[in-house]
Amino acid sequence: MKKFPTHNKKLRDWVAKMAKLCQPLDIVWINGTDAQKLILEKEAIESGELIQLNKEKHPDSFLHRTAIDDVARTEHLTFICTKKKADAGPNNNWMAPTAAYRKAKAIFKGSMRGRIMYVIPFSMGPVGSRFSKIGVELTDSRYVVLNMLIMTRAGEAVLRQLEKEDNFTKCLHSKAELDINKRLILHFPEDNTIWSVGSGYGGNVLLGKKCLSLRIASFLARREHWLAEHMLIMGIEEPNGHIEYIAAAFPSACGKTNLAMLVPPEGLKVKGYRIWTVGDDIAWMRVDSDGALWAINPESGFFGVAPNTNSETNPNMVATIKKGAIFTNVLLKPDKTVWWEGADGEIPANGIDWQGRAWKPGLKDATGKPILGAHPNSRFTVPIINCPSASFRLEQHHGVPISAIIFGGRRQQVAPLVYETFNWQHGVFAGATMASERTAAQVGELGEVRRDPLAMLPFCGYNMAYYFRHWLDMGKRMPKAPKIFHVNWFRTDDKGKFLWPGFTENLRVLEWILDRCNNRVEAFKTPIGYVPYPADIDMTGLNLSGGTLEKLLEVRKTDWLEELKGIKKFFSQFKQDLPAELWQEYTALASRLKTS
Ligand code: GTP
Ligand code: SPV
Ligand code: MN
Repeated sequence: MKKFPTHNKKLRDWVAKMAKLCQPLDIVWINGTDAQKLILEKEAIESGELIQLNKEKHPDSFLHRTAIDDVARTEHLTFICTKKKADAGPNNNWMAPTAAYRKAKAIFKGSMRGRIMYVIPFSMGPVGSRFSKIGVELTDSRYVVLNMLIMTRAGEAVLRQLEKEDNFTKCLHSKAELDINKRLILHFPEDNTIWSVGSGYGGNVLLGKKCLSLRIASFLARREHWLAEHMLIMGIEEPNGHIEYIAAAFPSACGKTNLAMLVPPEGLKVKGYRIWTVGDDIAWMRVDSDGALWAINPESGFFGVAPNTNSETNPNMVATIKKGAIFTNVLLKPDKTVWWEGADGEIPANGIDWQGRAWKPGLKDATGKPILGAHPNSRFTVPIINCPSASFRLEQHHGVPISAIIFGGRRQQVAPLVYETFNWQHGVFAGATMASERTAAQVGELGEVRRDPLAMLPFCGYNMAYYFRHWLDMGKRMPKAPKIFHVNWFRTDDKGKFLWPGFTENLRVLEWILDRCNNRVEAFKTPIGYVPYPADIDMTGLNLSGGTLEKLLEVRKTDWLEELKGIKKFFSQFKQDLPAELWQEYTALASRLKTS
């Protein structure tokens, strides 16, 4: 075995110990150089892990296919392993640390035989920033290494930083047999450790992402008085040249990536709006000396949903993925280009589907359902710097100041297009009671409505009741707290058609939100919060049929009385741990509804 290129004893000892457990052929340290990356790509092509795409049409890009039962996060196999069960809360699967280590050790034992163990030192956030956290991932997957090189700042510079600081998250991953029955995604927040085994799907194995930057980070953030959130961050350059930054939490596959890089619709572009993308999935936010909330995106890449990405819905992403992208579970065309449902151009006459089978349009499965070319949760990873709207403040160690926080879900009914909450506490209530219809980003029944507080249900690394408490407390630490809003792009008519065109047009709603932040418009007070007067949403260049905007903004008493029942049921599971302030907000909403 080669010498370990670090003096950090903790790191050396840990790598040696894990190697003893997993028994790899050899250990390779990732240094972040192009030369090493090229070798890994070549080896991954030879082993069949990656397929090189058309070098002219997709320079430096690859396709990967996962196992067919390994296509999304497996929430039922994801655990928070705290000493006390209550610390994981009713929102998480829990296992006692000793039992969890024992169970996983049996699978990790010898799991890297015949393979190389890669050591990836990575930083979430700019290397050396006080905002950032370091992790080291050990993995036997070249696919993981190549993706981590896109999604995080990985390599030599981080190793140098680890000569100065001792603290890092210990991340161990092995594909093992890619067997769903031997798959575990374990988090040990008290040990700053993550163990993931038996999967090759992004959210389960790119351990810097959801595992570190949300589950472990949310646990640390509570202790250290900051926020680790499932939020996009974007700058909106107003016609006067001033840039306002917002952060928005929507559940998985509910539109964060699309919003974060929207291109203004013609009707507003002429006014002079421009968008700056800071992040599309995760925000780490701290209170600064000015009393405001400042945010960084800890990631350096996007792990975006492929289906429906096209020049109409997201032209910036189409430009971003032109080069340097790794696609997963999309369709391969005969000319070695890729396609997915809702991509630009013609539907290909034939190709190889995400399962590696011959495909042509019109194929049906045994139950008569169309066979898709790309999996609904097919994705790509790509560096943020490829994005035409990438913010010039990405490397700023301090991040950007946040004027508004936006919560949102996918609701056919109930939630109006947008509303503003009355104050921070009411805003936290709106976040805590968020609900959304299930998407393909997690295994389970599509369309089922579930409560997903602050879009963090699958990602909060501790008891959510304590998390709500933390949010309420954070409001008190901020003299200049952002205003909190709620949006819903997904309201439908009686026939199930979306009432709101969404995507680029969402800027019209953001414009109203910024107008409210800057006291530029009045609003209509309803029991759930302030909604816009229809005339205050700039509809230049957008023709919605008469009455549609009114329907989108409608707050229906019967819907909300029904909603109260769901909220009560959801809150009740937290028993005495739920902050009293949230029950107060519940009662206040109930009484406002009754008298309305
Ligand atoms: P994760 O990466 O899973 O966290 O997802 P995300 O929140 O970044 O979602 P993304 O932007 O990738 O969008 C997911 C799906 O929602 C895609 O199929 C989009 O086409 C669709 N979508 C996004 N924005 C809108 C919108 O404004 N209206 C409608 N109707 N659909 C949208
Ligand atoms: C999500 O599901 O919210 C994602 C993709 O962003 S994953 O990395 O799988 O979590
Ligand atoms: Mn996400």
